[in-house]
Amino acid sequence: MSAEDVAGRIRSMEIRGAAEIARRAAIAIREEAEAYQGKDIKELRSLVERSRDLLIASRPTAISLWNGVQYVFKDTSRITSAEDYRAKVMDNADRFVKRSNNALKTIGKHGANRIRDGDKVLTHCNSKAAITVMAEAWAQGKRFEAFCTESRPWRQGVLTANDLAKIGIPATMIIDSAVRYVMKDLDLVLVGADTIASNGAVINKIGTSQVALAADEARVPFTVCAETFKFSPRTIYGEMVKIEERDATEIVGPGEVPPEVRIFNPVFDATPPEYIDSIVTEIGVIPPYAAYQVIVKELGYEFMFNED
Ligand code: RUB
Repeated sequence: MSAEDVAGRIRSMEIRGAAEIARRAAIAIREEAEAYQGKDIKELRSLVERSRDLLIASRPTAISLWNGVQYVFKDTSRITSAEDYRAKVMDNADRFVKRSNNALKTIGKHGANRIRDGDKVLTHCNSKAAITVMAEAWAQGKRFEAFCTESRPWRQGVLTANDLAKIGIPATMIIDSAVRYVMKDLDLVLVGADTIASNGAVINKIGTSQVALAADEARVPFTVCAETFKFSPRTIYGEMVKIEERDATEIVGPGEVPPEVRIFNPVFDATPPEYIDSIVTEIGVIPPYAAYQVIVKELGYEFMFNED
């Protein structure tokens, strides 16, 4: 699939979820490089760089997308032949996808230790990382119940309910505004992340911070499941995470409200670190306050400047 196609599908949410969009973007650039038959490195560079920019712009909030694409271009700046450049881009993309898939498996193992028999676990939106943790705990023989929010307006909770049912985990779906009502009966909250800032704030689907508030009030551990490529090197340099706003038509249909009513549709929010019990990553379960160290050690300058 061309980078243009992938970018379009990311924009239209056909391809969604922070890790998935990163992997699909990396694969799109890989395929573009692979298809190039010429010998002109300048031409090849400008071709794949155009795709890089298009893909990065397709969804603005998930740093995973940016990190994934940066990884594809790792150590390419000094390459002088089109052949070597093409091979490097393809190898980097393969490595990124492999690293991402392996990270997910390890997160499943670490996170499963947080689930006990008889627990009631709530998740919000549709996070592959959070669902992998539940799937692994279930495969280990733990028996627990899951609750999933509807996650308006796109209703990714329907996807989650289907994923849970496929695994065999007893699932209850609730509307977003029922979170506080059920929270007192829950034992654990597991959510994913689109971006984790250097101060430990987690940016995830709109409503996540309300879930965290309710969990804090009820003393229910609020746990984030996220690969290290969800951490943002750009926030170290003071950059704020851009919260995507989507179209009003996702909330109201034509003529439903008078035209003078403004519709505001932010699709992610930030949960401050003080509401987060822990972040389950492939390098271990860490406090949100360790975000800075993760960025410097795991991503840092290598990702920021993409130099050899
Ligand atoms: C998805 C969402 C998910 C994170 C993490 O939002 O907020 O919780 O992306 O997902 P959208 P994963 O549906 O708008 O993409 O763990 O699969 O990376």
